[in-house]
Amino acid sequence: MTTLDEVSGPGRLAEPDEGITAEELQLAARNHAMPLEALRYDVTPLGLHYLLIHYDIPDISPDTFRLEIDGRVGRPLSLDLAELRQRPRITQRVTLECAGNGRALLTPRPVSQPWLVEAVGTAEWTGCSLADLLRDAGPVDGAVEVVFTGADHGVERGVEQDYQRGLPLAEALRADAVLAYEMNGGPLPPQHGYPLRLVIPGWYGMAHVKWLRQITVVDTPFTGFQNDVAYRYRQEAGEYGDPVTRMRPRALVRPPGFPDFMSRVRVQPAGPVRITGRAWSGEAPVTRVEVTVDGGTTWADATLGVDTTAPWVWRSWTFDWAATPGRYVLGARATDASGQQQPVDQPWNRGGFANNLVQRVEVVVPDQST
Ligand SMILES: Nc1nc2c(c(=O)[nH]1)N[C@H]1C(S)=C(S)[C@@H](COP(=O)(O)O)O[C@H]1N2
Ligand SMILES: [Mo]
Repeated sequence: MTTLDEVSGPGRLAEPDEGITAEELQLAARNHAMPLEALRYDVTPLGLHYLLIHYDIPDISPDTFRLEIDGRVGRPLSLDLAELRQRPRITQRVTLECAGNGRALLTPRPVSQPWLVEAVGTAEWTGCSLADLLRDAGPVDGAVEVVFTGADHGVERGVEQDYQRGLPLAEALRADAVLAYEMNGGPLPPQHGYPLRLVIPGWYGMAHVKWLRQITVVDTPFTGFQNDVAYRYRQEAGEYGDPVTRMRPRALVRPPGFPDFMSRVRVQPAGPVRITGRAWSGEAPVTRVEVTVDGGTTWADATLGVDTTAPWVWRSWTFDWAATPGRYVLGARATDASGQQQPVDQPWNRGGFANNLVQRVEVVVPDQST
C-alpha cells in the first residue's frame, strides 16, 4: 500500500443480491443504534443513545485541552475547560438522528454504515452558548460561515482529514446552539465527544461536531469533504447535489408485545393494546401522526402527547388498537407544520440519506384457542 486511495476506495452501491458485507458489519458493531424499546424514555439513557463515529474516538487530556476561536473575528479566543465552565450554563433537550438512518433498507443499498430505522436518540445537553462565544470573538463584516473542527482524524474516500463541518453563521448565532460538556446531567462520555461538542438543534447528526477543538469564522462557504463531498443529496456519482441539513419528519412505533429472537417479529396477545411511539422533524413541529396496521393500506390518526418542550424534541403519541388474531404490519407516519409528510415510496439518493420511509413492524397475534 503506497497511496491512500488503495486503502480508501470510492463510495459504491451494493449489487442487486449482495447481502450486508463484513465491512458494513464492522461499522455496525462500532456504531450502534437505539434499541426501539428505548422509545419509552423521554430522554434516552446514556448507553442507549445511538452512536456514529467516522474514525476513532480521540484521546484528549482535559488538562491540555483548549478550544480555539479564530478566523474572521476581531478578537481570537483560546479557552480551557475551566473557562468554558465559568460561562453561563444552558441546557437543551434535543433529538438527534443520523442522516444515514434508513440507508440499509434502500434498494439499491449504498454501502456505508447500514442503519435500519433506529439511529436516533434524545439527550439533555448542557454547556455554554455558542452565540455568546462568537459575539465575544466578534465576527467581522463579510463573515458567512463557521467551521467546526474535531480532534479526530482519518481518511475517507482517499481524502485524509480532521472531521470538519461548516455551518451558516446565522445558524451558529441561534440562541439554542450549545457547546456541550455535559450529557443527561453527567460528563460528556468519550463516544459522544468528550470533552466538548457542538449541538445544533434540528440538524441531522453530522452537523453536531464532537471532540470540538477549533471554531473558525470564514468569509467564503466552506468546501471541506463533509460538506462538499460526503453529505449531499445526489442521484449520480458525479453530481454536486444539494446539502443535507435538517431532519425530515419521522415517526417510530415502539414494537408491541414480545420479540422473536432472530426475526424480531413481535408476538402480541389478542385484546386491546395501546401502541406508543415518538415523532420528530427538524424542519417544523410535528402536527400529525397516523398509524397503519396493514402495511400502509389504511391509516388512522394517533393522539399526540403534550410533552413537547421544543420543536426539535421528539413528541410522544398513542394509538389504541383492538388486536384480533392474524398477521399485521404496523407503521406510523408523521406530518410537520411545513406540510412535509413521510413518504410511502423510498426517497432514494446515492448516499442513502434521509430515508424516512414508513417503518414496518411485523406483528403476529396468535389464536387464543390452544
Ligand atoms: N468529530 C466528529 N463529530 C461527529 C462525527 C464524527 O465522526 N466526528 N460523527 C457525526 C455524525 S455522522 C453523527 S450522526 C453524530 C452522532 O452523534 P452521537 O454519536 O453522539 O449520537 O455525530 C457527528 N459528529
Ligand atoms: Mo450521521
